[in-house]
Amino acid sequence: VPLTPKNESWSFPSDFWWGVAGAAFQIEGAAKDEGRGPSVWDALTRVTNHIVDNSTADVADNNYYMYKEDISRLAAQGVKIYSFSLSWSRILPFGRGPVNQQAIDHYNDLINTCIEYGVEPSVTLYHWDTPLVLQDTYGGWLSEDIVPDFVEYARIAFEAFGDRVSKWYTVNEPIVFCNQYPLPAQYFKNFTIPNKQQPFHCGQSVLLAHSQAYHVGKSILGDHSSITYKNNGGYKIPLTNSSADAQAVQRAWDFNEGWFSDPVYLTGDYPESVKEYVSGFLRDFTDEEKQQILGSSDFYAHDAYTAQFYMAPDSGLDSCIGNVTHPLYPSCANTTYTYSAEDGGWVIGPAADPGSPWLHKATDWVPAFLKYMQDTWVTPSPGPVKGVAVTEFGFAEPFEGSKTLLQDILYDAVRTSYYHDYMEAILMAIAEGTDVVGCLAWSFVDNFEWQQGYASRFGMQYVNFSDPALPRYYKASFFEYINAFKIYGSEGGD
Ligand code: GBH
Repeated sequence: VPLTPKNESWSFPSDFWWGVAGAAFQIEGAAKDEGRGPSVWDALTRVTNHIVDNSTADVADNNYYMYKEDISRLAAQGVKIYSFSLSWSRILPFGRGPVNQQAIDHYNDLINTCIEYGVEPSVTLYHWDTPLVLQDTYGGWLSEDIVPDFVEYARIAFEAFGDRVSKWYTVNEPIVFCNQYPLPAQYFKNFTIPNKQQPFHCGQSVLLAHSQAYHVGKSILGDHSSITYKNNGGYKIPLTNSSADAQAVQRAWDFNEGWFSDPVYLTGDYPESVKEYVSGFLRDFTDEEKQQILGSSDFYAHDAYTAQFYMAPDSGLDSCIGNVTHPLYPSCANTTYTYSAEDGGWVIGPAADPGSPWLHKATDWVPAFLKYMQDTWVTPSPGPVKGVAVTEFGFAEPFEGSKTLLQDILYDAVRTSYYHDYMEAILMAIAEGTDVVGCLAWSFVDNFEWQQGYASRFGMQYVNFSDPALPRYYKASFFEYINAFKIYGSEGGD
């Protein structure tokens, strides 16, 4: 990326916070150590061909044992925040009941190590790794039985770590894990809820669990803390200026972001279009529940990687709700819209299998995207919400997996230009008056990329997975990301 001259009208506000993010299942490994119980993903990684390279996360980055090295490598680059998730089934191997003290000790040491190194620890309670026993007992998020179990888990974590952690996220990307139902047939106990209704039952449990945990957390942590959940999805652009496409875009917002954001930020309840869709099979929230849900967030957290074009569907386009084989799930939430193959001339993530065809380097749309979230959910909210944070953004370098020369891997030109352009877009948004409060880059190391296994890499550090020592190396993108704060941060220094 050519050096651009500093734009004197840009700067990060002095309270802007930034760092890097990761998630327990994708990095920890130590799957059977120190009392950890299995999660649904330990089972999913055993389903033949469910993961492209049939890999597991039993070892992953071995971060459970290498966290001190990992944290010191972040500190060495001046990273301010390390955002990680806790493994629910490590802390509560049976999902509920006895607490595994070794897990508490581990996370205590991890948190203390961050503080020792001057890196702020930040916690996500749930990044998709439901304790397997809760899936088997009552269907995990499909059942409201999960609500008291999640809230108790949250209470244990707030009480154990809340004296040192002030930024908390309850759940990561409910749109994603709710659309993952149904899980592969026959591997989990069968439940009678029809496939297309499952995401909405999951979403109902999530809103109840999140909002209750929020209030429990605030009572334990007090007002200095902030608690929210991470929503996700790309910016939605109409393919043409027809009113049909504009309506399709609105339905796409409703059935994705709005599904979780309208209840929390605007009304305590779903968007009208979603309410209509679920009215035959989902119970209404009670007034008390609506009150509990509305305002249960301190800032608007969004995992904002990309943008896509949307259009009204061709006649006969089938619904993809609950249809995990659809290549575009979960962005296609019902028959009323779809996203177009139009790629806007953007660089696209690795397209083949394994691939990230959903991932467009559409950084030119980021200022509009941030403003949209601010105008739609932050400014009109009667709740305490302060500003928009980009809690994940990142890129999978095309062909990175097929490079063999270390230097070629470390010079990740596309990811580097993604971070360069994205940071400029955030600065532009701030200069235009959008209240962007912070950002977290995904991810600080290559890791277990869910169904893509180790074949798709999102790391700003390379990990050689064929070497049992799992050495880490900074890629160029890591330096580029840090550079933005060196140039435009409040600490100054070009
Ligand atoms: C994040 O989700 C996750 O939080 C993180 O764990 C993950 O490592 C990171 O993305 C990188 O992928 O292939 O068309 O079916 C981002 C939102 C939602 C984007 C699911 C990819 C699959 C689209 N992701 N989506 S498709």
